[in-house]
Amino acid sequence: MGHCATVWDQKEATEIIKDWNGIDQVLLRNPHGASAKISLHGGQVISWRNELGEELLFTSNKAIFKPPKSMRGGIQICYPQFGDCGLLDQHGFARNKIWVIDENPPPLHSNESTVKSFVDLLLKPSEEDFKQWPHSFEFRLRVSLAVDGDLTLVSRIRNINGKPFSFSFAYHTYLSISDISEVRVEGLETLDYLDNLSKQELLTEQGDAITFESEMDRTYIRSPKVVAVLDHERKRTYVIGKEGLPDTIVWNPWEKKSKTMSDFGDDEYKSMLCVNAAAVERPITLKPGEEWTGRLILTAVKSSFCFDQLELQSKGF
Ligand code: TA6
Repeated sequence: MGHCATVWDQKEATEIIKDWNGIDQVLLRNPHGASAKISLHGGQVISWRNELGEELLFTSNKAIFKPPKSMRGGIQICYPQFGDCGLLDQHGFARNKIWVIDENPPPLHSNESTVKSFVDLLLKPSEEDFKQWPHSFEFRLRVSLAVDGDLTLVSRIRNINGKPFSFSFAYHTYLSISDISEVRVEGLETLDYLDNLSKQELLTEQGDAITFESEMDRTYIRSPKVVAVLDHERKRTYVIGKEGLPDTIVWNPWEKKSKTMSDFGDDEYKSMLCVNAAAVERPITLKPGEEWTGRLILTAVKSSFCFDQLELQSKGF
């Protein structure tokens, strides 16, 4: 019998499992063995693996997997606020809520034709939420895994004909790295940034790639659509592509702050780096019926290319 090509069975693309708290998780797979896992707790991506099964996102060994606290790691949805300003919990409530699977999602966009596996999640305010944050919104999150292993998150937040409201937003993304001393970030050179370690003082980044020797918590404002994190030791480059998200937050807690976080190991600052695509400097305002879209495309390239050698056209940027 002739060789029959392995036919990709779409049914294998998506699977629903339950975690130990009985909360649904959605497992996405592509035909080459890459995968992603999304928890309905917080709409949080808790795993993204490449074709070799290597985990690309960081999860703390001391993470607490118990609602309402979000798991320390993966990609957390920070909405309707980023930061700790005002009545809401730090980084807003979306990452602490239980989302549902959206049974009638919006159609796939033409540029999502390479998508092999995806899930659509939905968050709407409960009466309790409405008391805390009196705005009527629908938040649709599509997480998709492309045939080349890229991970895309598209957030669509709509004002459901309530009064206008404003929000800030971030994809709080914990990247797994070999060692913080081996890593540099390219694409943020010479940009202005708010230094969150010194009352958001406005400073300007120097002219070459960012490296790390101490705690860093910076919001680079009006940053480019593509930022790269190069891990020299692992010969791996993460390419962070973003649309509708003008800011980039770079955070490493370093030694002293790590010791203050109960759900984070004292030495774990060495093996993670947060590079968050965000809209925080200028909050987004939605009039009744208006919708905002924030797209994040994560790519893991096998070698530490120089930033400008990366083929970005294929990513649509
Ligand atoms: O990403 C930057 C940041 O705002 C840091 O200041 C730090 O607080 C981090 O987020 C983690 O916040 P969390 O509420 O998840 O502990």
